[in-house]
Amino acid sequence: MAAALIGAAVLAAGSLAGIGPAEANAPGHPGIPSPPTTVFTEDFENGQGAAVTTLPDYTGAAPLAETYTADPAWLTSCNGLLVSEQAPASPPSGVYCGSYWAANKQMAAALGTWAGGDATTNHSLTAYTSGDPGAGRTELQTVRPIPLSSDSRFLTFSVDAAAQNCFANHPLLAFYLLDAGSARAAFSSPIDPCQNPGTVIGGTSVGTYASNGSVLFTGDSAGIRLVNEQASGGGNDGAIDNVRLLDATPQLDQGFGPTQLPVGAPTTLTFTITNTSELAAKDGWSFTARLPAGLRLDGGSAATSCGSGTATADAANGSVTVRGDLGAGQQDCTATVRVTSITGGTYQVCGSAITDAVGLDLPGCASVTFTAPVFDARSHGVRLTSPLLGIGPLAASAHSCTPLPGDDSHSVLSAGLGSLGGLGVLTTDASGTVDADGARTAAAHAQVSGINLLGGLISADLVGTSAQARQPLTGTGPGAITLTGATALTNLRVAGVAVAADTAPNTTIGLPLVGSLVVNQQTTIAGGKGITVTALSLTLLTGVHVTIAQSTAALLTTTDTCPAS
Ligand SMILES: [Ca+2]
Ligand SMILES: [Ca+2]
Repeated sequence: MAAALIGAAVLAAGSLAGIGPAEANAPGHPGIPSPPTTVFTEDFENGQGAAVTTLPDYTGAAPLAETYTADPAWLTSCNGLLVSEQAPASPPSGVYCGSYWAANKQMAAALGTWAGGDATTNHSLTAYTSGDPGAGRTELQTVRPIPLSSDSRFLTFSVDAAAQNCFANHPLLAFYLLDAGSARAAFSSPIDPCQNPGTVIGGTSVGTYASNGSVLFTGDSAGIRLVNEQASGGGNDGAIDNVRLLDATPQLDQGFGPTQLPVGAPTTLTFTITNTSELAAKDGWSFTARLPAGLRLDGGSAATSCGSGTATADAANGSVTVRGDLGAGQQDCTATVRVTSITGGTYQVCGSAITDAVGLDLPGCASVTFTAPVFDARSHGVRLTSPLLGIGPLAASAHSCTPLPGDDSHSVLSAGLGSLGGLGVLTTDASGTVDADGARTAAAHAQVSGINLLGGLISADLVGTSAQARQPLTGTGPGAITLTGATALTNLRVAGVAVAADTAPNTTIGLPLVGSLVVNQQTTIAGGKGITVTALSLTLLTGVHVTIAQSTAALLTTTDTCPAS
């Protein structure tokens, strides 16, 4: 492709040169190119009337008041003239245009029509080459540096161009950026206005063309040089208007897919580098994205579709570095990396987390939510259900209804239970932990010493319980829950009879005329996601219910009721 043709609607012709901040794209539309931003325009209209002006005598609009120079070959032989249809019937004296003077005016008019302006009054820089100009000579070059507002931008050019006699040699327009004295090419092949014109008006091909390359520019000012690479004056009959210096910096976007998933499951973080709509090549952009703590990078997962691209993920410091090229005509390319979280939560990445961005506009924010199992760990030294006694839970610990790890523990030296009796030391703890591999454990322990109830009917040196719910993390999310419960009994005696330390779960001992006692009570809760273990569960005929050393551990989902029952 010799040059990218871009529609006039995309780049409306400005009537004045504009020098503004270089903010090309807005994030949020990955893969949809935005128009480049015009940094500078020359329309050759400042102070112009019917008279013909030579290029070196022209001064552009304020504030820059740009002036121009050219190689002598492009300032003679019917070249280097600012012409409109209103120009006099004959060319200025000393300018040899042969019988083609009217054709110069036709090209200016056609360019005016193409740009949506006035065909009669529009001026363009015409060059009908009544002699051979020689190859590689400068047809136009800025004299005053054009200030740039920011570093590390991709700059390119567009121009409205007209040509006649395309059956003969074509004008070949090559744009260079002048960077502190050196000329840097913004093309790989020059613009040929005879190829793929926007339209043909009365035999004149016209269109808006962009360079097919660009320059990654770091200086604070730039110059423009237009070289016509066509050596022959046989044909090579053209005119230009609306020379534009464009900020054509690609847009970086980022997004997660999926955006909601369980802990441990992978989501893909996609970086999309979207070209600007002139689709010039953009070589050598790069960036590093730093992920928030809590997100885990799959270090081997980084990949990119970008030309000459490299994508590397550093799992240890949570960063992704991508560099590459957009080829001429390429709309976008992507880099991807797989990410997960073990602790859960919502994580946001924003443009502020992009460091070392070169030749890219920063992305907006994107977020992903990892849903983690909810801890429900609780333990009680003693609980009484009795409106008459009015004694609540004693020595309770809880780490419940949160996906975050943590623990809680308590100790009470003694507890009086009124007419029921008394207890010695009560200790409880409850915790939720997340292992390095993401496995979760909800655990609870309760222990009570010195038990003496109902005047010695029930006594023990020590009873205790433990409950645990454990859930490994798989590559697709939380795995199956394993429940563990245990009761410890030291010297438990009921009505004078010793109770075995390894009493089977849910063993009921009748207490004639008093009630009943369940030893080592184990109950599955929350649909199999948890377990409650109670050392002694005493129900009296009076309606009083007492539990001693009760531990509960469960791992719930966010839609379960918490605490579980
Ligand atoms: Ca013009
Ligand atoms: Ca010619």
